[in-house]
Amino acid sequence: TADEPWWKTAVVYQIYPRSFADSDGDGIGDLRGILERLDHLARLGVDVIWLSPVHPSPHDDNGYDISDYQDIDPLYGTLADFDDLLAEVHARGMRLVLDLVVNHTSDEHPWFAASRDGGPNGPKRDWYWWRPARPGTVPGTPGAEPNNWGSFFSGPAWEWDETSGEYYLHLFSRKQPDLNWENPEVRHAVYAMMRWWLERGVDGFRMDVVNLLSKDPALPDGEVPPGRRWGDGSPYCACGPRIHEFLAEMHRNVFAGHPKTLLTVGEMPGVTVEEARLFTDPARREVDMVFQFEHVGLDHGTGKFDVRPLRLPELKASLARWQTGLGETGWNSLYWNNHDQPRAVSRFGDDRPAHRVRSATALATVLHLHRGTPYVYQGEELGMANAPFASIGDFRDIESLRHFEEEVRHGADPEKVLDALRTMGRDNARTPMQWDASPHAGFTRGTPWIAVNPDHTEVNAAAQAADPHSVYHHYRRLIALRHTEPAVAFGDFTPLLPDDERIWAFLRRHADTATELLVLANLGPDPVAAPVPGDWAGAETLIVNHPGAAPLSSSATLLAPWEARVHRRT
Ligand code: TEU
Repeated sequence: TADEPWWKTAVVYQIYPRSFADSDGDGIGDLRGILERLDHLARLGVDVIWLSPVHPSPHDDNGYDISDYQDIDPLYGTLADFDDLLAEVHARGMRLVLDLVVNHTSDEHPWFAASRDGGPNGPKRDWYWWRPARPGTVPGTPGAEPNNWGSFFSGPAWEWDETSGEYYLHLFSRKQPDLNWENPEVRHAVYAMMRWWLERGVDGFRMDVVNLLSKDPALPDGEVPPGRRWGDGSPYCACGPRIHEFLAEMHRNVFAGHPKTLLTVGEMPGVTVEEARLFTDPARREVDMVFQFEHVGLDHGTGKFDVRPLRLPELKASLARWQTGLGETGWNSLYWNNHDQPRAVSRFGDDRPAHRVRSATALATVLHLHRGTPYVYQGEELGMANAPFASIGDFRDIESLRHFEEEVRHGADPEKVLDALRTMGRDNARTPMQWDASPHAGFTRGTPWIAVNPDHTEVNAAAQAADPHSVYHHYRRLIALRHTEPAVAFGDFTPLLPDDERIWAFLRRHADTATELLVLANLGPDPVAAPVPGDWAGAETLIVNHPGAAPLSSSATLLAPWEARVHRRT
């Protein structure tokens, strides 16, 4: 394992700066706030921090709409604050990875201003996707859009520009115009910007929707899925014709000088395991790992807000397929949560007081014992739950607000739409980090930009640091185990009981150290007897989330509600 890349034994922690820690009382998190809380992360034992965007932005999509890639948003601080943060992260033996959002810029980025204002023949016109109205229509009226694609944030993926008489493409909000990666000037401007950050000392990038960079330049109409209003452009813009070429070119131009020290992870909605193997095959030199979306789509119907129940065998099978698919070639990332997903304990676990701690720790155990690099999203290590949003006025996220507006305009029952937002909405992940039981949870001394979850009086970092049975200490033990037990990072993976509706069980075998791990978890609120394979009776217990856990027996071991355990034999 000496030749293996360092990130195979690493755990990454994601910070959403807006909601992490506010040092200046404006109600919005900032870099100084992060700096003051670094010891929380050092004690947790994480190796890498991924910082969601901190660059100047109009914040239409909370910073995923960037207007200057080479500076820090004054809301968050200054470049000097950033340098201090980076130095303090490094001083604690951690690394810092930036969010690279280059599928689109803000419409307030000077590149887009030049592209729009220079008119159809201007020098930067071709940096974005400009197209005339559909022939035979009245430009600027519904139905005249160049194709039928819908935006991820409701409505069409095109915005009419009256002045230049053309439309521009925006897969996300109208304030997030898509860059045209067909243009080599665009690509090399991005590479230069990336090198600038690497020279400043950052340790890699999480690449936002990076599989959308290459689009079929014909931009054909997509099929309109049942129950939807707009065409699905993904066959023409997800993993498009030149995507591997672009990522390999980026690698040559940006990463080639630093092969051993960086971490790159491409966020790739809709990516298949076969594509992911190509993206992460080290011989191809594209990215180290990808974020795939299969397991976080299993409870979606015709769209993410068409919520359907999740079946445990499907979830297990999905993760197992990726374990096998990237087993010999490539590498997995592992996550339950990020700033776009509802809270894992509410979605896959049970956030009622009787089960919250045990279900959060069971989910953590299962995920962290898979092969891949685990990502922990801020607050996940506390078992933070979805927020009790009362009305639409409590939401802040553009995706939720636009979905609500559009559905209600088309006659949907507002309460039903709200229910879906409460279950799947991204703001569940974006309520402030819960540091302590004080008003505003120690996040800010001002008024938080989005309400703090009232459960912070029970669920908070200060209380959990003092409690050895807390979710926090369980995450700390899981992270430490990955650092010390090679079978966690490198062992192969064999699923057990794949059809069981309640038990999640698998084996990890590491030939080099002749070590085997058995992972057993009860993913439900009732006790269950788990059949134990082979001769595991008396095996060593590495991790358990239930102080009264029964000893492992050779026939069946009774698992308490949401009990999870990891055993080792050599
Ligand atoms: O997300 C891309 C993405 O595909 C989705 O998860 C998206 O957030 C949405 O929920 C689809 O329904 C990335 C970022 O993580 C997200 O925060 C940004 O809004 C988006 O790209 C645009 O930059």
